[in-house]
Amino acid sequence: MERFGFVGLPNAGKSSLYNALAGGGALAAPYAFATTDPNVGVAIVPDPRLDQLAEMSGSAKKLNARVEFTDIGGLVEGASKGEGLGNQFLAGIREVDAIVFVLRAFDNQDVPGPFEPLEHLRVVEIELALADLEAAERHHAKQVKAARGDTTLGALVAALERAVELLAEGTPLYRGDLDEETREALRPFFFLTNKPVLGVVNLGEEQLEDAEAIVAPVAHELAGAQIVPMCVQLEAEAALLPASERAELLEGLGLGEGALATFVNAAYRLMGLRTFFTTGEKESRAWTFSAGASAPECAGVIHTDFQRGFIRAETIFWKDLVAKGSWAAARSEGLVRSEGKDYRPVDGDVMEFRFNV
Ligand SMILES: Nc1nc2c(ncn2[C@@H]2O[C@H](COP(=O)(O)OP(=O)(O)O)[C@@H](O)[C@H]2O)c(=O)[nH]1
Ligand SMILES: [Mg+2]
Repeated sequence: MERFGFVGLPNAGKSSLYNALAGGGALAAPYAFATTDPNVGVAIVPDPRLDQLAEMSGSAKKLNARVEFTDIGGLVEGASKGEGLGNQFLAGIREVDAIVFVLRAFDNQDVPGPFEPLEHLRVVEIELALADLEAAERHHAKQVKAARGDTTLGALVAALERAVELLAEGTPLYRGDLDEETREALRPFFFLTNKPVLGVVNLGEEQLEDAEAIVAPVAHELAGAQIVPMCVQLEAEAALLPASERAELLEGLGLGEGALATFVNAAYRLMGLRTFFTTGEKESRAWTFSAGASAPECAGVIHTDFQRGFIRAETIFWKDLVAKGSWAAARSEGLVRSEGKDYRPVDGDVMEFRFNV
């Protein structure tokens, strides 16, 4: 299962965010799906489309998509040099598919540390870039040698050279206007700053009204990354409440469903994950596939037999199905397409697979 990890300075709110997701009834998955690692939680990906499909089908069960998340722990200045948790911390980051920076904005005398999100961002980025620089220099030297006997490695050496240049200035790779091809070439080296990034700005309750103004400079700095503002403490408290009281609390504060749902969905998409659905009386279910996967690969997410014996996929976009009210109605109007093995499903497709093994 894909996993994202929280990275940030001490007291930014990482553990609180972890608890908001893991501790409450809001988005936590049932224990049976949890991993054995106590630091890894499983979050349900909220999806109103699935809710509508389940209602349409009168499904007995509804199964959301899931993602894993982990609290990587405190990063301190000097982590790249082994300060604090140092290497253990860096190893934690290497294991995740996407990084979530938790940046503190809330001001509270009882909680030590800076509360300027840009200051948090600066320290965190420099530590990650320095850790990558060391690795990039090592890989570069190695590939330069290898390229002497293998001219096909020229592009790789150039990519590593560019990486070293950027990192030496303290610029993370995701910021370095590298083209997609170069970032892809660098992928096998597992650089920390070559992973997708999302930002959470942790606001104090009294800052919620000014969220936009507080987030703007961070969004500007981290151009291209999604920045989700939220009051982590409030979300964590809300997550512990029964559903109806939770909705009341968040609505009362003008926060709609709260920011956790937005956040988990953003992380899901950031990792390149997309959803297709199956729906019927027994269950409606959201399945996860990687953007760009083929119809047989999607079938394989359900069962390897479905992929091996794939014949075709009866397909309809979720909205069209809900609008018609049933498979039968949609079929009779010719809205259900029969897609073959070259079809690339889109996010929101509802599918029934025909297979033969
Ligand atoms: N006032 C306020 N305090 C917060 C908020 N989020 C976290 N805290 C507090 O800040 C302290 C550090 O939070 P924690 O989640 O442990 O930070 P971590 O070091 O990044 O894991 C705790 O005492 C939290 O209760 C917030 O949004 N507002
Ligand atoms: Mg913590």
